[in-house]
Amino acid sequence: PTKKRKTGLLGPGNELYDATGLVTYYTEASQVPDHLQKYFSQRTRFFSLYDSGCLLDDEGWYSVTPEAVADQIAERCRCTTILDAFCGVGGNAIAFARTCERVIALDTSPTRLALARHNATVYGVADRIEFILADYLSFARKLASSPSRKIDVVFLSPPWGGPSYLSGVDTQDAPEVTTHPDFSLASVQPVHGKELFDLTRLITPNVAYYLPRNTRIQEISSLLDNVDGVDVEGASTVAGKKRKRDDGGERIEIEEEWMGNKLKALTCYFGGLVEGQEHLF
Ligand code: MGP
Repeated sequence: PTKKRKTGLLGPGNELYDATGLVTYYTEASQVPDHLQKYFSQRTRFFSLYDSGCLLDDEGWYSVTPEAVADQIAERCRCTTILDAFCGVGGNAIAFARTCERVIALDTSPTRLALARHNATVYGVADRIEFILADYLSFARKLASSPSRKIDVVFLSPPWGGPSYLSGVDTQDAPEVTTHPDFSLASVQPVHGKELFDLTRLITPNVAYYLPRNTRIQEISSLLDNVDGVDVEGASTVAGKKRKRDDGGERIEIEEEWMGNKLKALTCYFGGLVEGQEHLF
């Protein structure tokens, strides 16, 4: 008797990219562990096609960009080739595949990379995304010292140090009001957020940086300071790549990502992604 071929959530013909079984696919709240409950209740906000079989691991649950936000960012990042430096389970990469000709999606986790490709298949865009198992820092240093391909935009959505990035304190007088200490770029992983930015700017001036809603604005502003002195290993040979602040006074645009009455995150745009600075592109 012929053995029946087992197909996963992606259905027949997609076995190659199917990551079913790698993580649990939750369909009911009763199956979901406590620490993921609040995320599970937002599942179709993260992936409108969640019910068609999207998969997330724990880190994916708490860090994926809600689809409406990802679409908004992707619209602003419209270009030929975009690099998604920390693709996670693919929320942003899928959105970029709709607005960019080519998406290069990196992650250091083989599991998350497989989940991202699985999810991109659910959305029918896997063929437009190049998934690379790589550490962004090494990848970026190499790219900066010998630019083998042109990257138009880099999207940075690094780990913020876990779901406790807000470390909220409920005020006693008004428990409904939660105050959050400022988030410092020093908490960005795997290196200081400023270092991550400086390295990225050796690749392209056009950067979109997804950061916590409680990030210190002063630190975001300081991202453009003294880029001159930056010394990135292997990148010193790249002439004219380092940008100064006095190049006509570059501006940063900070976009607040609201969903309903909730501020979710900030997207900071640099270079030609800023309205009125298209000449920097
Ligand atoms: P959140 O504050 O954990 O969720 O994350 P929510 O539902 O607003 O929680 P509440 O308790 O305030 O109601 C808000 C958004 O930040 C998420 O949807 C993610 O897009 C993003 N996000 C959260 N984390 C912990 C990370 C992270 O580590 N890295 C990145 N890049 N994005 C994150």
